[in-house]
Amino acid sequence: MAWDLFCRVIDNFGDVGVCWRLAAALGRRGIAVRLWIDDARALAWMAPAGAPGVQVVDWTDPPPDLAPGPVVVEAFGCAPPPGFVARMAQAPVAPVWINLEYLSAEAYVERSHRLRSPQFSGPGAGLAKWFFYPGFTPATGGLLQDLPDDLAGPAGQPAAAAWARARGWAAAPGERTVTLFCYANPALPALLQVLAAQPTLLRVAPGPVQAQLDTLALPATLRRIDLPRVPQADFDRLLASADPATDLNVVRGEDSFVRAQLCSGAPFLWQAYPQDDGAHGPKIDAFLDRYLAGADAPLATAVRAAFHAVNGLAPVPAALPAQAGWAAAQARWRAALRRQDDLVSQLTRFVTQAQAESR
Ligand code: TRH
Repeated sequence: MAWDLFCRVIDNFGDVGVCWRLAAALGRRGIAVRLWIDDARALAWMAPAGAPGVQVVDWTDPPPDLAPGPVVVEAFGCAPPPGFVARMAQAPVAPVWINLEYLSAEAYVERSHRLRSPQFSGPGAGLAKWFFYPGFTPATGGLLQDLPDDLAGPAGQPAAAAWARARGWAAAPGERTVTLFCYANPALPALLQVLAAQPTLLRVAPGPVQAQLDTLALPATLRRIDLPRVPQADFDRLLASADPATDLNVVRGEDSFVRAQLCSGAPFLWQAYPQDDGAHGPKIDAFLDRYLAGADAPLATAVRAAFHAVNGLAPVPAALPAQAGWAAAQARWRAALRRQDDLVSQLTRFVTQAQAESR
């Protein structure tokens, strides 16, 4: 029977992006998934071909009347419909109920991963919900590591570069490439001045950053290409096509942030999802503490300054970190992440264990 994966779209594309990636990865491993989603519009461009084993369920109100499968995953605490939860509680064998949480490098993640939350009231009374936290260390649930086949191994970057060239999205001789996928960003004008120090192709993802660039006069050394929305695997290819020796990826949110780390050996900058209470500040620093743990002090200072700048936490520095050292740090980090136990393997093992314990 299929797993039920619940996704509520709060804003942007991270909720659907993470859930689709998880659903497709489970499907690839032979686990059928019903992806319940309250707004599936983004899937038309993110996953136009669908994925084997994944059925998209329109999460309407009232919801479709479906019996729960053996595993129920709610993404980001999105709360499955009460009637569905009541049926989970009435099932002869209670499904394993998992809350897949947001990604963070902060210390609470290791403490909270795999915690059990018994339900004492409401339609799920008598059930238990497990917290499953993605993360960067062995004490967490890991990352969604699946890559398109053509991006695996050392041939991945040249293959992706050829893919980008075939679409007219490659740098001209003498240019470096900066791929921009961020939120509207007050630091952007100053960042563009820094980038303008050398001839640069800006590959700009659709959305707020294209709109913001429309309001700015670009220095002559910057050439802009507006990208269309592309399927998720092509977005991976786009990031992977960056040349570590020269290029830069600028990403945001959660899923593209992870992809920049796993798909590419090129340096990246991350604009975290801005939160009103400033919670993104500690989140960024917790990540940088891990990312820069092996870097020498001048590089670590320069990379931290650049990350702070794109998040409005510090002024934009006069120059970006030195490329060679930054790319070497990125390569080490990426290799270490790739050696980690991936999220889907951990999740499926966890489910098997929870099922065995409940018998
Ligand atoms: O879109 P995001 O900002 O998503 C979010 C949401 O705001 C969410 O509410 C918040 O909780 C979360 O971040 C932290 O950024 P993200 O996470 O990078 O998701 C973008 C997705 O869109 C990712 O899966 C990649 C995909 N994508 C494509 O597949 N093709 C494209 O052309 C582009 C630009 C993106």
